[in-house]
Amino acid sequence: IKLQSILFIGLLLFVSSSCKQQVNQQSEKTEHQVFPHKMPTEKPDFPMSSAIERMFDYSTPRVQDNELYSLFKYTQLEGLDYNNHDGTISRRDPSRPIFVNGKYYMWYTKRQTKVPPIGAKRAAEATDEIPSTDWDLCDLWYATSEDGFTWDEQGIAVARPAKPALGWRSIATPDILVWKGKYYLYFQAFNEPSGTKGDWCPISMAYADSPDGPWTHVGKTVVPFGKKGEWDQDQTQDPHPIVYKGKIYLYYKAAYNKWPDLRDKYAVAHGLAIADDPFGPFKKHPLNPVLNSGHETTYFPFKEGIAALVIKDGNERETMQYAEDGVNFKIASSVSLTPTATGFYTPDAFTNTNYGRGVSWGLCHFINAGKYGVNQHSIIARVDCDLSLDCNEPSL
Ligand code: AAL
Repeated sequence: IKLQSILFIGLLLFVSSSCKQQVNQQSEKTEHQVFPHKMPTEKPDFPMSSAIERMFDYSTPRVQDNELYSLFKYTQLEGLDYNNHDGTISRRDPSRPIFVNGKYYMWYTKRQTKVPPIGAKRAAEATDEIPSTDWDLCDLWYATSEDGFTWDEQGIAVARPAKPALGWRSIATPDILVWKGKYYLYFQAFNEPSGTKGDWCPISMAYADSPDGPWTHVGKTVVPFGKKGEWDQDQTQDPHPIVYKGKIYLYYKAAYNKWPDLRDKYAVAHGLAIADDPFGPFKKHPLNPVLNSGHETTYFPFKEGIAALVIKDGNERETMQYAEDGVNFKIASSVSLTPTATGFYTPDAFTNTNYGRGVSWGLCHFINAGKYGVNQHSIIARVDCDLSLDCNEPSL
C-alpha cells in the first residue's frame, strides 16, 4: 500500500507539473510573441493591434506593390481657349475618352455665358443670361484628339432643349456608353438653376450612330430619383456606365441628408443602376448606396471586378476601392492629390471583359472659384497614372 501511494502521489506531481509547464509555454508564447522583422506572408495567429491586423486585408503590405495604388501626374490640354480665364468660358466634368477611327473623343459640360456664375447661394437671382453655378446654362460639347494632349473642339454634341423640355435650363456632366456599335451619352438634366433647391437634376440620355452625332435626346429621365425618403430622392447625378456581366452597370451619385430640411449635414453616396438596354429600364441595386464617399464617379473594370476612385467628400475620400462583384466595395489603397471628376481611357469599359486591365490615363477637371462657387470656372486636364496591369513603368 505504501509503495502504491508513493507511486500515485508521484504520478499526480508529474501530471500537474507538466500541465503547468504547458500553460507557461502557452502564456509565454502569447505574452512574448513580437511582430517579426521579416514581414509574414500570412496573417500571424498571435494577438496584434487593429492597425497591424488590418494590414493583412490589403493585397500587399508595401503600397508601391499594390496594383490599385498610383500617383497622379497632370498636364494642361493644348488647343482649348479660355477667354483669358475671365470666368465666362468653362469646361468641366469630362467623359471618359474613347478611341474611334484613329481619334480620341471626349464629351464635357461647356458654359459660355456673358458673365461668370453668381454662386449657388444667389440662385434666385439667376436669369436666362446669368448663371447660378459653373454648370448652369450649359450644353454638352465634344472635342477630338490624336494624342490625348492636344484637343480640337468640334462643337455642341447635345444642346439644351427649349423650355419646358427636360434639361431646358442646363445639361451637364456627360458620360459615354458604346453598346452594340451605337453611342449613348448619359447626363444631368436641369429644369431650374442649380442651387435653387440644392443641385436638383435627374439623369437623361441622348443616342447617335456615330460619335460625331447627330445626337437624339430622349427628352425624359432614364435614371429616376428614389422615392420620397430614400437617399437619392432629390437627384441622380454623375452617370458612369460600364458593361459588366453582360449588362449595363451605371454608377451614379446623389447628395443626401440635406435640402430642404437640413443644410449642414450634407453627405454623398454612389448608387448602381443596372439595365439590359441603354434606354432602360435601369433597376437600382437593392444594396444601394454602394459607396459611402466620393463627389464624382470614376469606375473601371479591374481583374474580375470593378475598381473605383473615390475623391473629395466622405470618410473614405482619396481612396481606391475594389469590388469583386461590382457591388461590395472595399478600400484597396489610399491615394493623394487625386484627379477630380475623372473619366479614364478604358479600352475594355464596354467589351464585357471578364478580366479588366485597368487604366493609365484619363481626363479630369480643375476648378477656379470664389466662396460658394462665385465666379467659378473650370478647365479640363489630362491625368496620367499607373492603375493598369499592362503598365511597365514603376509608380510615377
Ligand atoms: C460636379 C458633379 C455634378 C454636380 C456638379 C456638376 O462635379 O458632381 O455635375 O451637379 O458638380
